[in-house]
Amino acid sequence: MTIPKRPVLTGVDGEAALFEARKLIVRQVAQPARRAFLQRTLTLGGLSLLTGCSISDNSGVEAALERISRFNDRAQAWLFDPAKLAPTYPESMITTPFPFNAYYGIDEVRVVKPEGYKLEVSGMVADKRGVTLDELRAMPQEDQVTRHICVEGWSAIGKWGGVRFSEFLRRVGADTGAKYVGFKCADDYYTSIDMATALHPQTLLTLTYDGEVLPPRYGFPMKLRMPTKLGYKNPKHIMAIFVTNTYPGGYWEDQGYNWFGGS
Ligand SMILES: Nc1nc2c(c(=O)[nH]1)N[C@H]1C(S)=C(S)[C@@H](COP(=O)(O)O)O[C@H]1N2
Ligand SMILES: [Mo]
Repeated sequence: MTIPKRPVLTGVDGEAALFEARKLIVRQVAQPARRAFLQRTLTLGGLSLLTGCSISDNSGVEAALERISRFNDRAQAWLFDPAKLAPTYPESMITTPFPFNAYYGIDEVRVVKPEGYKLEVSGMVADKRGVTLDELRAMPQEDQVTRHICVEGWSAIGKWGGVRFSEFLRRVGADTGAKYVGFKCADDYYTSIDMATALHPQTLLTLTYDGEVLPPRYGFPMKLRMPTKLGYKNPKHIMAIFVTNTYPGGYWEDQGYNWFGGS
């Protein structure tokens, strides 16, 4: 029996492919330690093993890494336990002041006017009339004290209150057999989540922070709060929600952050 030979890697293209792959790893892998490790240890042999292709062109490598990332999303979705709860904390542990974060500075926070605001609801839902803030406030509310984890290397405990997202989806007659729920925000931000996370009991469409109407910096009029997901998956200033089977991506996700984004 002969051992099959590894594909031959051509020098110049290989180096370029490796350079591209290392750059992609920086964007794909959130945790700094893992990222640093992968960047240091990724060799041409490792890259061809990882991507399963002979390293001759960069777009091939890029496409292969993209496939790995999508595979990784599916694996994370498969590992996600819809009944497992994220930790909750006593109110005495709330971080004060709670940090603000966005892709812009605090002086550019979007101020959405409550007058005339109506949440747009579209896609695979029975009721596309949209939902007003008063209607949302009239739905059953609950509070939760959980830890928000940002990939930029900070985490903080906060208290959010609002409507269980599963209840919201039920009320608008969402097809919960659909794959994704997408969000469009008042800034240029957008993101999307898997249906299992949308239906998770701790996923809340929040209208308050620490018992007060959500202030602009924390996402007025509403933030989708998911303690099972990293910070960038939690959209603030939500203007539109849609249910779909077409992969919607996200602001950071389209720049290489992991789409599943579990915490
Ligand atoms: N609309 C909108 N939502 C957003 C963001 C943003 O820039 N715009 N940033 C995300 C990121 S990366 C984080 S960490 C949290 C920060 O929320 P906070 O300001 O309440 O701490 O909001 C998320 N949701
Ligand atoms: Mo973040």
